[in-house]
Amino acid sequence: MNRSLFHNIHALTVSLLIMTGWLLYSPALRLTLSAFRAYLRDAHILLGFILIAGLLGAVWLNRQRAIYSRINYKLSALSCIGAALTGLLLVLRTDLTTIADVSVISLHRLIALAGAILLGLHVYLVWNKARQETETSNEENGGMTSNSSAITGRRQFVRWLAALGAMAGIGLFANHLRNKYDEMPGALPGKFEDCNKMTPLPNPSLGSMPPIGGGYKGQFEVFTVTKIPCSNSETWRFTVSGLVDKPMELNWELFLQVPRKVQVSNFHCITGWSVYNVTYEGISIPALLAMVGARPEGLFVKFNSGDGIYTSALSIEQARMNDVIIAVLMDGKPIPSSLGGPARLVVPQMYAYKGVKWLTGLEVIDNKHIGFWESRGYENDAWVRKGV
Ligand SMILES: Nc1nc2c(c(=O)[nH]1)N[C@H]1C(S)=C(S)[C@@H](COP(=O)(O)O)O[C@H]1N2
Ligand SMILES: [Mo]
Repeated sequence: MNRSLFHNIHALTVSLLIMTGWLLYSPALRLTLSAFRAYLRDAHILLGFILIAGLLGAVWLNRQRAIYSRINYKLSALSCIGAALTGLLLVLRTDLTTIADVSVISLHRLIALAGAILLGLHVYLVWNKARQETETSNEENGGMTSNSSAITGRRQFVRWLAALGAMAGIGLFANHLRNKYDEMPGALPGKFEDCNKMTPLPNPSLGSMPPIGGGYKGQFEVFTVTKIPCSNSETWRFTVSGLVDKPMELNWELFLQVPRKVQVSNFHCITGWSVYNVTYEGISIPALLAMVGARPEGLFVKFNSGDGIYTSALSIEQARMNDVIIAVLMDGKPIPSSLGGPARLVVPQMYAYKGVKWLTGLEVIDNKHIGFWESRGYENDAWVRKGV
């Protein structure tokens, strides 16, 4: 294969990889692109394999040339290999449950960023060189262009694409920094926006205060597909309905009288961030289901949010796992509205998209319900994958 064609394919692959990677990462675009997310991920993975094939091809093509002695080749080869290796790891093992897994995805993003900056530099240098060359050749030819305009056009296109890819990578980094500053770990509430007006505040029990988990590790990224709803204790209601013997509607005061338990659990978002050792205090779902008398024909539980849009569901067996709770306190403090307070669902053994924020009720139903993200390509059984 001809080297310049090979180079162009490689440039295209890398640019598309950076762009699809950025689209997958960007929290701001998450909702807009939700319908394409699954395809985007598959395309990104496919491009990754093309990149790996390209890397092997490059080694073959250049087997007799010593180009790898040049620093920019070395660096770009390194970033491609690094991105490919971390990407492969992610494809083979996407559980993202341990700090090591989350580090792999962070490393992957960091390498991608470095690669994007390199790409930007490379495009700039080549561009400059090409311009100087045309200028000199123009002088030599007395102003006549020697290149066919079709080739120049294609080159320009590839360069623009590469420049775009580089910009996407830099945008990714800026976004990352912004998120870091917006969501620094720290005391709750305070760091996180809270527009809830709930009185009285839930009284933390002994396990919550001080938190038996010792305070959570990591940072929450505020994820929401709607505006953050603000609740107040006057109008807030919690309803249990559907296939139950004793349906109920509780106001805040009665809701706070339902017995609560304390547990320490980890929190995993499927997009690659986790928070560890969160001490939650809340109402156990299996206990609640027993309290209201869930009927045998009730096979699923649907969870509703006060945002009016978001839902998720579990099978009745899943809902009966003893660590599924409606949390009202996190590390002994009321959950701020930005993190789903006054009450949010917590399903530690599943990815956090099951953890409906601003939970206002549940329905016991006899039919499968496909929730918000589930209907946009996320798995209905959201088990956090344990390492092999
Ligand atoms: N109502 C509602 N609940 C939701 C979401 C949402 O957009 N709306 N996002 C889910 C997802 S994908 C994640 S990762 C977690 C994020 O929780 P946090 O914002 O408290 O970090 O909430 C889940 N519950
Ligand atoms: Mo998530």
